[in-house]
Amino acid sequence: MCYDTMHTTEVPIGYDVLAVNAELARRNRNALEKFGITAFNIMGAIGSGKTLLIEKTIERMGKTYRIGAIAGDVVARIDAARFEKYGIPVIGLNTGKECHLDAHLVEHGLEKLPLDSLDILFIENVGNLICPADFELGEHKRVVIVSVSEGDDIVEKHPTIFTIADLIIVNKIDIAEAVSADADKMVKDARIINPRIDVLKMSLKTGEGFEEWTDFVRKSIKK
Ligand SMILES: Nc1nc2c(ncn2[C@@H]2O[C@H](COP(=O)(O)OP(=O)(O)OP(=O)(O)O)[C@@H](O)[C@H]2O)c(=O)[nH]1
Ligand SMILES: [Mg+2]
Ligand SMILES: [Zn+2]
Ligand SMILES: [Zn+2]
Repeated sequence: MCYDTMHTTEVPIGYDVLAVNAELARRNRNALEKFGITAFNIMGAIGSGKTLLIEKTIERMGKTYRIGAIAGDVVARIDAARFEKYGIPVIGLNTGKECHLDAHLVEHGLEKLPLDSLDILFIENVGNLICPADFELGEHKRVVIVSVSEGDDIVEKHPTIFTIADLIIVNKIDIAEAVSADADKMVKDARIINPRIDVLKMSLKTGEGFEEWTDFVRKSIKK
């Protein structure tokens, strides 16, 4: 069954969008698990490094694991094209005016992916720190990546998304000084909001913190 009202703005009054989304997410997770796929929902602010994180991970782990990607682009196929150059299965989902992916869009993405030949699925969410927190997609791990260039108060200003994350990455520490940001403050804020959380400081430019990230990915893999 396809709840296509979620593609439009015509949602009937009283229709519980989040409850329907949660049910679809459960179905997506079941479909992924049937094929032994581990899915990561990569969320974060605009420009924080979501696409580059996935690209570097494909470069590092793509020979060991069969990786696929879903890219939530608002328009066009800009991030999807960045993943396609690695020759992996990629689905670009256009969200149009929506500022987040939902489980229904991802279900359509899963329909088009060769699930029987994947181990890992990276889902790049739309750059936004607010509503992606409400819409689970069927992922196994939720990763939030922010960067020092958003300002070192970005974590304390958006607490909700950090409460639902399994891993928080504070990226672009190579430019922290140039933008007068205190990366350690961001780590501390994240730990106050979510004391159980793993927090990594990272630079995708210098490679700092990247080994810890690949360890997290490996440890998360089903099977
Ligand atoms: N200096 C520095 N630049 C980085 C780092 N990580 C990413 N960038 C740069 O930041 C810019 C945005 O990176 P993307 O990976 O496209 O970010 P994104 O989160 O996918 O962006 P959207 O999908 O538009 O929200 C690019 O120019 C990257 O090269 C880093 O660790 N250090
Ligand atoms: Mg991107
Ligand atoms: Zn549909
Ligand atoms: Zn949204």
